[in-house]
Amino acid sequence: MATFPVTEQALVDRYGPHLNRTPPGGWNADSTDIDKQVRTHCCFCGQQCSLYLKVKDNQVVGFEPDYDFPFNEGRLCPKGIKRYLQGDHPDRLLDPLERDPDAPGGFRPVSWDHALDRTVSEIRRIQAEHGPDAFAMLSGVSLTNEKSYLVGKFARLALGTANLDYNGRLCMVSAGAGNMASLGMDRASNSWADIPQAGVVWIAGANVAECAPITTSYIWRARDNGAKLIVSDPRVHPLARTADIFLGLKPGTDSALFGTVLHILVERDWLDHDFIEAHTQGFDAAVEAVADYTVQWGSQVTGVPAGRIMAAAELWGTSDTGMLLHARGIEHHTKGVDNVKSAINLGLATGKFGRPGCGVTTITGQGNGQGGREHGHKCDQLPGNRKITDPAARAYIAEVWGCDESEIPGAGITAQEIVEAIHRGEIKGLLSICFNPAVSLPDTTYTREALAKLEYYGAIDFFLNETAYQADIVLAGSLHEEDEGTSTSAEGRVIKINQAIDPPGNARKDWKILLDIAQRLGRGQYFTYDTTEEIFEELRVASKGGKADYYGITWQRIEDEQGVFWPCPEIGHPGTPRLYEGGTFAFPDGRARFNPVAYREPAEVVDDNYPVWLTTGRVVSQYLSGTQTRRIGPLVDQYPEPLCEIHPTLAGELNIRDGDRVEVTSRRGSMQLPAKVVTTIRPDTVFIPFHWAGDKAANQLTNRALDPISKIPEYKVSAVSVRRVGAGEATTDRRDLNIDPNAPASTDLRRF
Ligand SMILES: Nc1nc2c(c(=O)[nH]1)N[C@H]1C(S)=C(S)[C@@H](COP(=O)(O)OP(=O)(O)OC[C@H]3O[C@@H](n4cnc5c(=O)[nH]c(N)nc54)[C@H](O)[C@@H]3O)O[C@H]1N2
Ligand SMILES: Nc1nc2c(c(=O)[nH]1)N[C@H]1C(S)=C(S)[C@@H](COP(=O)(O)OP(=O)(O)OC[C@H]3O[C@@H](n4cnc5c(=O)[nH]c(N)nc54)[C@H](O)[C@@H]3O)O[C@H]1N2
Ligand code: SF4
Ligand SMILES: [Mo]
Repeated sequence: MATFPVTEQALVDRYGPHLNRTPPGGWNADSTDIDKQVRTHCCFCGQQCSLYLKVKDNQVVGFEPDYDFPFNEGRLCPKGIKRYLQGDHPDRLLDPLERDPDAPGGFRPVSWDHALDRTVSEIRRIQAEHGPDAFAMLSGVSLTNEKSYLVGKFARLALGTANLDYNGRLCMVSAGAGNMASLGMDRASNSWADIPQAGVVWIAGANVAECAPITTSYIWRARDNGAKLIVSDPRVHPLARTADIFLGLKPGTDSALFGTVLHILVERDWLDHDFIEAHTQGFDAAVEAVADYTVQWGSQVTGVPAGRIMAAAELWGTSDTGMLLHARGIEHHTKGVDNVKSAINLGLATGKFGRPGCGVTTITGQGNGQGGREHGHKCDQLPGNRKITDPAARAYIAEVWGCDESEIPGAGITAQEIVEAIHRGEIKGLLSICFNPAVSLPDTTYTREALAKLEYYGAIDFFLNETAYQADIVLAGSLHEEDEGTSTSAEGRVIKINQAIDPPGNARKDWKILLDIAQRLGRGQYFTYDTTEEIFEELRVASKGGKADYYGITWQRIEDEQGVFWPCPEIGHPGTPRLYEGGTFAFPDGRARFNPVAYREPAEVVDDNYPVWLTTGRVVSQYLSGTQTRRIGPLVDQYPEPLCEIHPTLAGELNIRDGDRVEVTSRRGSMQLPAKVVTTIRPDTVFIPFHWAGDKAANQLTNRALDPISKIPEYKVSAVSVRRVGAGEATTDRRDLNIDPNAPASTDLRRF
């Protein structure tokens, strides 16, 4: 039974004062004082910017921009610039650890033999007593394609469990399910080279400047070419300040907005009839679903003035070209899949697919959020984005793996459902890699209770993250720069991560740890790789003929061609930067599907006790659960703790001044934090970034309600109450979001 060796607060305190270290060789060591410079990509977001890491004495000591890589052309955001500072952090795990309440910090270093033997004996014991599915695995898509593929195979053939899922479940799955249902394929519809060619760019629920910073420059280029910008978001995020039309909608009302726009497109006949006729099916049913969504209705539900909705519909409907880019703002909902389908409906209705400057596209979040959702570590998936329940897919993958088809388990349950099954006592053991659910899942109290019920929990990470702190065994894995492999960027471009240094101390490469466990479980015959490239070679074959076909991609081609866009079914195939060329969609009949979407309310709505909407998300200098960025001094300086963004009108009603401590309470929990009074948020909504743990975790407040199809949690909508608890220092405004009083009126939320 896992227990806390120290209090949660002690753990949080441990992360408190960061170390403002000077790396060997000084800040960003001079190029003359290094051993080598390795071209690779950033370890953080799905933009996957290229850069050079400078190496001295097996340490990363600096970086240089890479001006030659076509995607970012030398550009990097603050995280990409400072990423090199994490490697030699004193918290870097150098040995496997075993829980020991008597040891300082609650863990003691152990040998690999001991850590692996204990892990394997616990797996065997739990599975013998409770069945194979009582041992689950959770994975993450900061991992390369090779590791994602390996984890999928490892869970099915070494652990023999159906219950494997991944942290993309919190991220990309609404987009994935919507894309598959409407377009037949799950990838960005275009390479980013199409963005500057669009006549109108619609950014829906994406804080581009902070979360996909390099994409901003593509949007600037579009604007330089005359494009108009529409933004739909409850906050005037930095990019929104320049919008031509800002739609400051109520959280959770995107499908009402998109449905209303579809209604207007039909009413005004701003449709591409030839495209609808030749390349789609289901148009009438989609129109029928929005028959009552007049602009007055839409305005009332979304809180956006009718004139602005009308103007957005006109712009989208009458522009020959256009791209709609969306992210978690529309996807983190109990109707995330519906929102994505209703966004795609707008692209299909106006023929905005398969041509330059046309597409509806999700902006992938995690580093390998694209590749990681293709190679079989989702609970219902086999490599190539195949269904694990499809007999032909099972037979093919069994052949590639050299196993009997019956050895491949069936579909398992999703990440949040795994945690719920742990809470109910049905799942007793867990192995996680590259995931920090104690911070990132909704309702942290519930998650912690679940983790404490595990009979065995093993974690593979390079830092002791807050979840790993509840582990019995922690296996010291590898940082991004300590291994090689491929990753697939938000554009769908497969790129190569190159190894800069070796894992320090006794830490091991992630994939070797999985091989070690498989070997000890007596399943080593399926995992005979000597190099990561051998894993990629098998992945290529496993993906062949699937929806996500990498067969024609080799490591050499990636190096030679600055990445290759999948699908790439043959060696001589050039790759596919733009999908659906000529209106051919990935269904047997080649037709895209309109999907009817009726508006539904969020799972939780405001009432007298919880009268304020809470939405959560990110800031530019922190990354996800913060395990890495909370250890990088200059990034911590930039945004050291969560702040609650609140509009002056609401703050005035609640007698709150900038910097005051406020208590935000939901049905799940309560947290105190400084208020940041900004005019850039709806007066009925507050925003808290989620990158911190313990009593600083926004997920103490969020709701476990899931989308019925994608099973993504509704991070973007909860009902809360807010009250002032004391005075504080004014928030240091490092990210000056307050809008210019002379800015175009369309972005001014004070008008609501
Ligand atoms: N700096 C930084 N960059 C990151 C990450 C990070 O942690 N830090 N994480 C990466 C990952 S994994 C992801 S998933 C992406 C996420 O990238 P984004 O999705 O762009 O980021 P979020 O902050 O989660 O939310 C985006 C926007 O949604 C808005 N929003 C909230 N509720 C609603 C709603 O109901 N409707 C609409 N239309 N908008 C709403 C918020 O105001 C916010 O501006 O970023 C990636 N890049
Ligand atoms: N309230 C709220 N909650 C959210 C969100 C939100 O918008 N609001 N967003 C959600 C989204 S979109 C996401 S993607 C999730 C992310 O949530 P998580 O996936 O839990 O967060 P990460 O910080 O990526 O955790 C990854 C862990 O993997 C480790 N790691 C990174 N790279 C490697 C590697 O190569 N090998 C190994 N072994 N370990 C590695 C890191 O050290 C870290 O401990 O959070 C979700 N949670
Ligand atoms: S935009 Fe993303 S990939 Fe590029 S430097 Fe920033 S975090 Fe890294
Ligand atoms: Mo994400």
